[in-house]
Amino acid sequence: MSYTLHYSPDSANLVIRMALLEMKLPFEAVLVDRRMGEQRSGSFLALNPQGLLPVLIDPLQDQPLFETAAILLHLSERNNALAPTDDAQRGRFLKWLFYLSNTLHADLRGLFYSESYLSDPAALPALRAGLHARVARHFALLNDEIAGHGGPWLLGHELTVCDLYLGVCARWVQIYPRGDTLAPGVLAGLPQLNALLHALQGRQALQQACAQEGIGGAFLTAPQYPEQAAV
Ligand SMILES: N[C@@H](CCC(=O)N[C@@H](CS)C(=O)NCC(=O)O)C(=O)O
Repeated sequence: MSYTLHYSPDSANLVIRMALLEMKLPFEAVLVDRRMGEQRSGSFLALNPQGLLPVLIDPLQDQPLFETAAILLHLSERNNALAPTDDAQRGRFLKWLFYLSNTLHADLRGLFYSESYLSDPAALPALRAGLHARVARHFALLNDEIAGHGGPWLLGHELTVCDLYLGVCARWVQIYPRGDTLAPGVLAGLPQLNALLHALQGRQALQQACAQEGIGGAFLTAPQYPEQAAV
């Protein structure tokens, strides 16, 4: 049995690729060329009517899967991996996974695709300023959470899918949207979060995931754009 991951370099599929490689699961990767608008093609919309990446095909499921957090949870449950082994931590595992998805990632989307949230372009600077402040608070809260229990990971001593999701969001906020003057330095002054990023960056499976999407170097602490950038 092999999964199929529909991807575009450095899109949210990077989180899923990291999870698949960390879990040592076999998968095939299919490029959706965002530079050509392929995410809006009929064949891709049949997989995800939102026209968004990632999509994961699990041959044992009756529909293609979308939504990053849902795919992470599905993979973690089915493979009994990258989730807390202590059942008393199950609730906060879900709490932070949902927070990463519906608060951090959602607000990052607002920053990356600001125009699509507005009918009046004049409101753009105000929206972006508000979102920047919100995103800075989200990362500070996550840093406090790690500091509160001593890390090294978001939930404590066990790596979970939450860390992969957090790591990629932290990568993106430093470099997207391109040319955003507020992006560089946004994670300065968050030592526990930066320590987590360093630790993630040392993991071979994550380096491999990035290499497969044309991303090299210090991909979390000094991120560069992928070779075949879509945005
Ligand atoms: N809520 C979705 C968001 C996914 C998303 O924003 N994907 C972006 C790339 S990171 C995308 O496909 N953008 C293409 C577009 O907007 O046309 C999830 O969690 O998977």
